[in-house]
Amino acid sequence: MNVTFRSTTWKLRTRSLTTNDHTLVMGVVNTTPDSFSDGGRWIEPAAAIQHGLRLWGDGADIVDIGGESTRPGAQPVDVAEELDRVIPVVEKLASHGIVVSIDTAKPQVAEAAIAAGAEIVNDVTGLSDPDMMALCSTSEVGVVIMHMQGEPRTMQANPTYRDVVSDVGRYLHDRVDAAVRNGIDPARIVVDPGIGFGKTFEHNLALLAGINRLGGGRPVLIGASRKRFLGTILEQAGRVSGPEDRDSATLATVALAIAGGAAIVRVHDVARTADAARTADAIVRVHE
Ligand code: PMM
Repeated sequence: MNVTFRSTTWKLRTRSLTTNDHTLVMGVVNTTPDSFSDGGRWIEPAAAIQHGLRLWGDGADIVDIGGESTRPGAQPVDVAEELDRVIPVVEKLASHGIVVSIDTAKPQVAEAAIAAGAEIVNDVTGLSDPDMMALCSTSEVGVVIMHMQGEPRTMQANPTYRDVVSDVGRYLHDRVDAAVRNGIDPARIVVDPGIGFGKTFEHNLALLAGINRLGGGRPVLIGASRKRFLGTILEQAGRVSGPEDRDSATLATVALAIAGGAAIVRVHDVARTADAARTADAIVRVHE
């Protein structure tokens, strides 16, 4: 096995997480009507809070809260609507001591979420908004820098790369450089190739097989949970699946991502992922 696992400490706003003894599991709570997997299920803050508490109880190291769908074709939401959806949830979960990440590209939403207790900003646009970059620098949060080609409304139209793993790796490297130049401590940064964000079926597979070429020294987060490309694989095997039928397929990506060097996995089914991740961790660490 070609293991490239790296132990690391990820500095967050008020604490640190370490990947020395296990891969971090980030559980997803989408407070949106239209996310492709769990859209509509956790729109009410009370339901979203219950779900976040459940994911934490199931073994999540981080709970990631999003209020704007990024599914292909999704329409943007305005700041006020996104704030209404996420802030009560961030506040309540953070008050329970849960490590909360805010999944947003809007600096106003990130700022309010940080004030409500969020430890991490997960920005699918790679801190491309200078206000977001400045906010992450001054507030000293943990950050996830993700790669996306295009924007959600149109990103699946015709994504093209020269060599997807090198192109995405170079982008992540350049964005980390920019973040560090803007005063963000490298120990606060993790990178993410953005599975499904402006990528064909083949691009997604190549990225998952090439994780060890992506990080450039920073920990890599992989979010493959229930995504469309898994539906395509299952279809090729004669199975028609909705997003919630893709959890076994997701577990295969989790185990292989860990073997390939991922430090964090972002998933919907935390309980089963935690079991799969602990198993993969035990095997990977034999080679360390
Ligand atoms: N995927 C989605 C949303 N946010 N954030 C990161 N860092 N990585 C991802 O892969 C990612 C993300 C879309 O999936 P969802 O609708 O299930 O949340």
